[in-house]
Amino acid sequence: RKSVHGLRELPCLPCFPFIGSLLSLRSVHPPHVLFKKLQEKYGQTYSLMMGSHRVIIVNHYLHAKEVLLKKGKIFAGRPRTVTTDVLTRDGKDIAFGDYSATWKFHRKLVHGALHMFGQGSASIEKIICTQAQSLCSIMTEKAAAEAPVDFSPDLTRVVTNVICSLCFNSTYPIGDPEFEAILHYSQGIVDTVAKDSLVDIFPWLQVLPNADLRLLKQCVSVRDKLLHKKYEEHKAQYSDNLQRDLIDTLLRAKHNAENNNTAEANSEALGLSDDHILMTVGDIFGAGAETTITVLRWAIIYLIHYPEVQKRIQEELDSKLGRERSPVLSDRGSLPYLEATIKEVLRIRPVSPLLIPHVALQDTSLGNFKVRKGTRVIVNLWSLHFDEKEWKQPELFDPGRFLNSDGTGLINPSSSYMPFGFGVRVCVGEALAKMELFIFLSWILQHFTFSTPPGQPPPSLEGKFGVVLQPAKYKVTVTPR
Ligand code: HEM
Ligand code: PLO
Repeated sequence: RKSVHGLRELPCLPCFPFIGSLLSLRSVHPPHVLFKKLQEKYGQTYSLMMGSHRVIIVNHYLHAKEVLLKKGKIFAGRPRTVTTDVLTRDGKDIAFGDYSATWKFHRKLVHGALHMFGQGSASIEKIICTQAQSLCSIMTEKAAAEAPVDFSPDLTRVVTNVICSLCFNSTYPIGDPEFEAILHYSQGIVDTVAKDSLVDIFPWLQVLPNADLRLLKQCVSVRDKLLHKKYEEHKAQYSDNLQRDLIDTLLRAKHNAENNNTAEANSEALGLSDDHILMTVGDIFGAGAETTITVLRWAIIYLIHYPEVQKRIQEELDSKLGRERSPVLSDRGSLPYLEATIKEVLRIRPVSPLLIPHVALQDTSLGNFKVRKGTRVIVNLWSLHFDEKEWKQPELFDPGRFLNSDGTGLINPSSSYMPFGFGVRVCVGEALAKMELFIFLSWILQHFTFSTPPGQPPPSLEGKFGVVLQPAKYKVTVTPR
């Protein structure tokens, strides 16, 4: 174990109750903006107390890389919080579960499942294209009505259907009541989980009546009933040689572990209890929908604000593909401007601006600073993605910054960019998310142009901070090309 001698203490914010209240005051800056500003006074890396927990805020990519990559295993823990415990049955999932053999095994199984469906049969691509087709038909209908539309519900349905196919081998038709229930509970969870961390900073607040916690519990219970139903259906149909989706993959691992009497590793020991399986599926289902939908909604907002970007993507599509042939994944290489636009959307509006908090699993260091076991670490992507030393005019939406000088290929303009995180805890859905963003955006931009409805202000660029950084509701005019 590395000695912590000769290391300095981190600068620490003096007035904790003050910060505590700042964090929960909606009128002031959201936390990622506040944490970026506090650098001016305390330096790039500083600490503060949230209740009894010491929290380090990292605002520079060098320290971010030390946390996520160089010391990735040391910082691979997750804090337990009141709201995430409600969501995940005390951390029996991947995203909010602490570092453990069970966590590792579930991550591996998910990775394998997503990989299996992607390769060979190329069925993920087929699934996404089918949904893109459905989205385009709906848009054609709605565009014909010539009224401004909020097509968030349509985006939500198609993206949900992709992840539903992968998790449950099923999809929802328009207007399905079960789908409406998902919409409702999921927004309830996003609105309350880890909200302004009030319940999480002061855990004793959970004993007091708390409307948010009640809503969360109610939404989680609706979700759990749905997950349970899907799980029981799959169990009833289980067969060793049937692997249609993520639940089948997890069930197979469970059966293998249970039938393998010689190994000590039975299903309980590996954490393949029903609870763990349900929570892993819940994570992938939740993450798979909420994140991609959010990025697509931001992408359209930025295309409306920057019509020249939208036009250039459409010109690229016209010249490389034409209007007849629908884009497929193998076109990604020939549509660099669209790919650069997706990258820029993920820079300027990161889905998860503070990642998910990490925890130091042992005494360690960060740069020249001492870090004690149990310290929480928040990587502020907002500071990384808006670092003036790394990005020219970071406030500006400019896909061109990700292109080489003749615009024919992608470049990595800065190390201060990590929308999916890095290392041990890197997003498991990165590849899937990138496939979906590419297919959905290329299909709709091939056929439609988006603009602000006449006489209305353009949609707000202001995000609503929460477990994901969501845009406000907006309506657009959709014009067929
Ligand atoms: C974790 C970003 C889509 C599943 C994360 C993290 C980020 C992230 C920043 C936290 C990394 C950390 O704590 O260090 C994104 C973005 C997405 C996206 C920007 C869309 C553009 C998805 C999708 C899935 C998914 C589609 C599921 C199929 C997960 C899971 C974790 C995670 C399970 C937790 C990993 C762990 O803690 O070990 N994601 N994600 N994400 N993501 Fe994503
Ligand atoms: C979204 C609402 C769902 O009902 C439950 C859920 C599960 C996993 C969460 C996800 C929500 C939000 C985005 C998260 C994801 C795990 C990883 C992902 C936090 C709360 C990101 C972007 O970090």
